[in-house]
Amino acid sequence: MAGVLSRYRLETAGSGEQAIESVLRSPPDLILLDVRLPGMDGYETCRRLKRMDCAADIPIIFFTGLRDAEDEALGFALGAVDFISKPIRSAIVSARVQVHLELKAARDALQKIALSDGLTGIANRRHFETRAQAEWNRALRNGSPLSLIMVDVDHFKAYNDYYGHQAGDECLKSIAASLSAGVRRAADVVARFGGEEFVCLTPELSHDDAIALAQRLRMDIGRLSMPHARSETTGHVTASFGLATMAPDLVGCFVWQDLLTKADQALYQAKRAGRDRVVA
Ligand code: GH3
Ligand code: MG
Ligand code: MG
Ligand code: MG
Repeated sequence: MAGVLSRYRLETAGSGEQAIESVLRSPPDLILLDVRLPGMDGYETCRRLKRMDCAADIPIIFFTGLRDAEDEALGFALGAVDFISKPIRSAIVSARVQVHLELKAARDALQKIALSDGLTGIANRRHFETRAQAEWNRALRNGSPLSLIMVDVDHFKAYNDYYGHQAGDECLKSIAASLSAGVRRAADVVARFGGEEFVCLTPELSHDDAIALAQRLRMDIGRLSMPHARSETTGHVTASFGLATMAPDLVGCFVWQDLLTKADQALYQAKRAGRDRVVA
């Protein structure tokens, strides 16, 4: 087998349990799984892998000596992408592995496009909404806080009018990069909400810590020192921030969109109070 797949890096496991450990240690691009294994069989191994967040998307190809069509149907029902019947012919294994790796790569590429913003490369609104729902559910379950920060670039219409739309695009890219670099925890989500508006979702930060984060993000944007001759205030590009935190006992928050509404209201206050500030 190693000869057939010599252009791939191979990791072998002697049992289903070992395979799961190995996948947890370093997730592979594809899994070849024998139906017959000592102890837990291939089907149960597949079932468990598909329940793991880090493994659910990895294509699994079964090797089977059983020529029973019903078993093959079970394998597909469990999420396998293919079956290879023994005796193993190396050309077939190699060809099928290649097909499924290419399909997986194409799927990943599409997924990335579907979830990211075309201009800035950060998460798009669709991705943000999915994550917001998941984090909202988790915050409710765990009784942990969840903050949402809305960011709106100040006087951006004037920026476009003065410097041109292309410069405006570059400015948005810089702001997106600054916000992304400014949030440091893996669970934080930064997304382009639309136009010149961005959102940050910060699970498990206290209200005060979320305010401190928003202040830091605001100052980071100021420190980019992007000239803005029509800003009416500072002479460089600034943004206004509205923040809302859901605490477990907060009244009047029933769905994650309520958090968005509150953050948006705070943002409106920040604009009215003179821009380039955080209101919570
Ligand atoms: P405020 O301080 O009140 O937020 O004023 P503003 O001018 O930023 O607000 P307004 O909503 O009037 O203008 C937003 C501008 O953002 C208008 C629109 O042309 C610009 N814009 C939205 N999306 C893009 C984009 O993708 N690229 C560029 N260059 N401009 C964009
Ligand atoms: Mg706006
Ligand atoms: Mg506006
Ligand atoms: Mg604006």
